[in-house]
Amino acid sequence: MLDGCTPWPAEFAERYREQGYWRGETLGAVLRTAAKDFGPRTALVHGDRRISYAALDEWADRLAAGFADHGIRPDERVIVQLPNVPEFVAICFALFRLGAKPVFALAAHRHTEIRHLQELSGATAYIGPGTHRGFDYREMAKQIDFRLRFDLGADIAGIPRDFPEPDPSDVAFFLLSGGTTALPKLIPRTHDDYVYQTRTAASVCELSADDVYLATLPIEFNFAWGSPGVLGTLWNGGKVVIADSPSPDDCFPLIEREGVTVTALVPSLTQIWVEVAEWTEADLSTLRLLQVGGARMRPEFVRSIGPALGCRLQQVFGMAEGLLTFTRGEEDALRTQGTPISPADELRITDETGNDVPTGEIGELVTRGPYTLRGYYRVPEHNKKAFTADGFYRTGDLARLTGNGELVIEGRIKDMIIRGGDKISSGEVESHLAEHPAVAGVAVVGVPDEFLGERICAYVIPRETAPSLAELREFMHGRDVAEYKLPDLIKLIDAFPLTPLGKVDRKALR
Ligand code: J2J
Repeated sequence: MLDGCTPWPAEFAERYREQGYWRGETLGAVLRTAAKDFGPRTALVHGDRRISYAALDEWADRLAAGFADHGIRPDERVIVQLPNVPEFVAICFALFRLGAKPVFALAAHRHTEIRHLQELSGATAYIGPGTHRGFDYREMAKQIDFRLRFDLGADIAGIPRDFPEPDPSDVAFFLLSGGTTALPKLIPRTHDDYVYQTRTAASVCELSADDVYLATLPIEFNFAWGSPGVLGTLWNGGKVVIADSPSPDDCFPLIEREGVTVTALVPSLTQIWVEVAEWTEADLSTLRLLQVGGARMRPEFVRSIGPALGCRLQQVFGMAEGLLTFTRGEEDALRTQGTPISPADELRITDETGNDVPTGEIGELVTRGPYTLRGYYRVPEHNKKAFTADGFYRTGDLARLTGNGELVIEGRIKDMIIRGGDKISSGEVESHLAEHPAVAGVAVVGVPDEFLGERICAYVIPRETAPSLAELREFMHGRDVAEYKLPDLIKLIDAFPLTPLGKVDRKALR
């Protein structure tokens, strides 16, 4: 594995291979096979563009050659920051075939986040959209120390040729952690583990060549990319329809036009879809499965989803770090977040001392398995805390297991805010606001919100003159941080409540 990553111990790797989970295939090779099996069928649809499996495969080859001609080498990290477009898929496969490693940035990221990702990953190249939704990504990237920068419009193609096949047990790409520490961390995903995840998720969802998957959420989100998402659909010969935005205005006509059968949403968007479905004239009857995950939902709302959209609801609990749990039927989807997709997923619920709690009781979910990371990239000190001695990842989620082994998420111990579909680290927002001259102390927590699930509330101890919310937002904006991290509320306070250990008591603030 790439230097700076934590490989699975040899005994685990051997077992995962013996049991057939890891098959020694690269992502690029799996697309090649799909192109052989499904060549003329449609792989990707975006607006009025339609791209067949054969064309996608060839496009990836031409781009791989072009990137190599421009000097991109195996193992080099490349920041990919793109909206939902077919190029995203072709570019990633091109980099996979070269053995270069895409780092999936969010389209919302700005200079501060991209610079951090560049420093942490050592990325030498950046691929961005040029100007998109009024923001000039090219200008932003120019201010960061990349050797190579590419825009969507650029002509990168070269003459297709073969490259040495990357090692399937090596890193294919990096996902970003939702973030609990001040700065996001990188999650190495190997070919072996991601091919396994996407195949398994697809088989749980019974995806076939007849399925039409709507990529509603951002494609770089693990949910839309591989749970089973875009990749799981492509492995099975289905059609991937790429939506520009998750709004019903964009998506409902696409569902009708393309006969969409499966899609994935976060709860806040599901709420909008359920409301609009009541009066829409679009025909949504082809939809058979709606996956919803990423944040908790109220039980009354859960019950309304299937009937409102005329399809089966599947609850999904997932994380870019690995573990996925899916509900399997109508009934479990109403009361649980499902069971792991792999028989090799190991789940434990532990108390503060790390011991298992009795079945049915609430504790921290810790997990390991054939597609769950063993360490974040290049943060050895953090890894000592984030993993147990025997390699279980501490999720920071509070959960219980039912007698049937179903997972129920009950809350969180990590300092993370889930605002709509976005994950925000309290520590990251605090580290920015603490720099404001009028702020003597700051603690950031998520407060309940009917629509977004949570909103970002900054508790501020002011110096002489108290800052306003608008000032704090403007201040963070000026630091070139993604908009979704800006506080929604400010509350002035004289002193923070403390825990018995003398830390800020966030629970009390909430
Ligand atoms: C409560 N909290 C949840 C759920 C995730 C599929 C689906 C989601 C993600 C994702 C993903 C939740 N109920 N159903 O990558 O492939 C919270 C937990 C978790 C964190 C991970 C996928 N589903 N969560 O949300 O890496 O706190 O992945 O640890 O963005 O989201 O966030 P992320």
